[in-house]
Amino acid sequence: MKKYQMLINGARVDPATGAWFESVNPFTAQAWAQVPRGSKDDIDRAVSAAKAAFYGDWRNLTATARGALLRRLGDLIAADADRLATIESTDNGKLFAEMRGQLNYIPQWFYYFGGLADKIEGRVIPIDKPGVFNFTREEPLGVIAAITPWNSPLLLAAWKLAPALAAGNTVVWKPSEFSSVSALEFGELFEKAGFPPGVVNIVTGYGNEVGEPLVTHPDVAKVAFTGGDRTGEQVYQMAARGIKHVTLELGGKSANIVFDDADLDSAVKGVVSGIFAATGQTCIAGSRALLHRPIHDAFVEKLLALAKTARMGNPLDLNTQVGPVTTQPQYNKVLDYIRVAKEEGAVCRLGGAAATRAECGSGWFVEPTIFTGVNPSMRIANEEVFGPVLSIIPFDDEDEAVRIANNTVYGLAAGVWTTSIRRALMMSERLEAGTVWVNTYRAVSYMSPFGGYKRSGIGRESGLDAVREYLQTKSVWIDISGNTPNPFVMR
Ligand code: TXE
Repeated sequence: MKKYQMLINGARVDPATGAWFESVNPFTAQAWAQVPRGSKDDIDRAVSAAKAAFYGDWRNLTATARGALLRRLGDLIAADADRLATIESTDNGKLFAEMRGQLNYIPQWFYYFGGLADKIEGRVIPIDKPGVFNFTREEPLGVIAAITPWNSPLLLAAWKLAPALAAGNTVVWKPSEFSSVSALEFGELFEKAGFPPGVVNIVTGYGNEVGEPLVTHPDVAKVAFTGGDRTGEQVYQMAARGIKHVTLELGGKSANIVFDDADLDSAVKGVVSGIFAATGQTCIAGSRALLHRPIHDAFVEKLLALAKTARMGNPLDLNTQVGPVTTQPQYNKVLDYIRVAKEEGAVCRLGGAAATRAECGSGWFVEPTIFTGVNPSMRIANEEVFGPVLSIIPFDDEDEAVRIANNTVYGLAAGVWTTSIRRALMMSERLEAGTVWVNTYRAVSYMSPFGGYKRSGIGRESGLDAVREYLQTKSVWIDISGNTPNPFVMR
C-alpha cells in the first residue's frame, strides 16, 4: 500500500502528527492507500509557505508568466489524464468512464484561466472631480483555502485553483479525507509545470483537524468550499469571524421537469442521467422528477424500463453504468433515506435496497431506486440524498410545476423538457436555480458560470465571473491639479 506525503512549500512532507489513515476502495471495501493525517501544525506550515510565496516569487511573476504556468499545468494533466482517472475511480468508486471524461476536460480550466491571467484589467473612471485622476486596480486576495469533496475531487479543485491562481493568489488545498490520493498525485504536477514552491500546498486530513484550522487561520483571505450544506454553514460561520471572503457550493434538490409536449424519449434519458449517472452523487443530481400529469404514467413506465437496464459493477469496467456509493457513511445514509421514504408512504417502483448482484462484490452498492406518489412535504422530496434515488412528483400546469420546483431551500439547478420555446423561456426565468437546462441535463463548461441560489451556495465558479471571486478592487485617486483644497471639507 503506497504511503503518501503532503505537499508543503514545494516539498513532500510527513504529517506533524506522524499519523496516516487508510483510504478505502468503495468497490472492494478494502484499504488501498495511506493518507497523511494532517493537523493544525501542518496548516500553519502550509499557510505560511503560501503567504511567503504570495509576497515573494509568485507576486514577482508577470501575469503573462502566471498564465503560461497554468497552461503548462493543463498540458501535464492532459498527458496524465488516464492515470489520474484510474486513481480517482479506485479512490471514490465513480465510473472510470466518467472520471476519464472529467480528467480530459480539466485542462480546459487551466487553459481558459491561464489565458485570462493577463487580461485582468482595471478601469479609468471619468471622475466627477476636476483635477483628479481616478483608476481601479484588480488585485488578488492573498492565501486561498480550497476545500473540496469526494465526488469529483480534481474537477472541483480545478474550478477553484485555476481562477484563484490566474488572479495571482496562492492556495492551501484540503481535499476530502475520502478521496485524497488523486490530489496528492496531482500535486506532483505543480513542480513539473514550474510553479514556485508554496504557490499550491496540499494538506490532507479530517474536516475538524485540518479544515477548521485552515478556515480560521488569520492569514487565509478567502475560503472556497464545495461540500454539504451543513458543513458549508459551519465554514461560513467560521469564516465570518475572520471577515473572510467565501465561495460556497453546497448541493441541491434539483427538479427535472417534463411537460407533455416534450420529446419523451430524450426526456427519459435526461431524467436517468440526472439521477443514476455518478450513482446520484453529484451536486446537480436531478433528484426530483416533476411529471406533467397527462404523461405521468406512460413516462414512469419508460423510465422504469430504461433504469432497469442499468449495469452495475466494477467502476473501472467501461461497461459499468452505476458504480458503488463512495463512502460507507454515505451508503448508510442513502439506505436510511430509502427506509424513511417507504415509511412516509412513497411507492417504491424500482430498487429500494442495497444491491446484492454478484457483479457488485463486497462494494457499497445501492440499487437504482425510483419512488412514485411522492408528496412535496416528504423528507425524500426535500433533503439531499446524494445517491441513486429518484422521487417522482406529478403536476397539473406550469404554475404548479414552478411552485413545486422552487419549494426547496436549495437552488442549484433545474431541467425543463419541452418543445415549446415559450415554455422554455418562461420556465428558465421563473425557476430559482443557478443553472437551468432545457432539453439537456448535467452539462457544465469552463466558460459558463456555475453556482447556487438560496441554500445551494454563494458565488460562481467557471466562466469570467469566477475570476472576480478571487479579486478585490482598489480605487486609486491622484490629484493632478496641484491645488490642495480646504482640508476641513470632504473633497
Ligand atoms: O461532506 P462535507 P460529506 C453533501 C451530500 C453528502 C453530504 C455529506 O449530501 O451526503 O454533503 O458529505 C471538509 N471545517 N455533499 O460529509 O462534510 C471535508 O473534510 C472545514 C454535497 O463528505 O461537506 C471535505 O473536504 N472543512 C457536495 C469537505 O469539507 C470541513 C459534495 C466536504 O465535506 C469541516 C459532497 C469543517 N468543520 C457532499 N468538516 C456537493 N456540493 O457536490 C468537513 N470539512
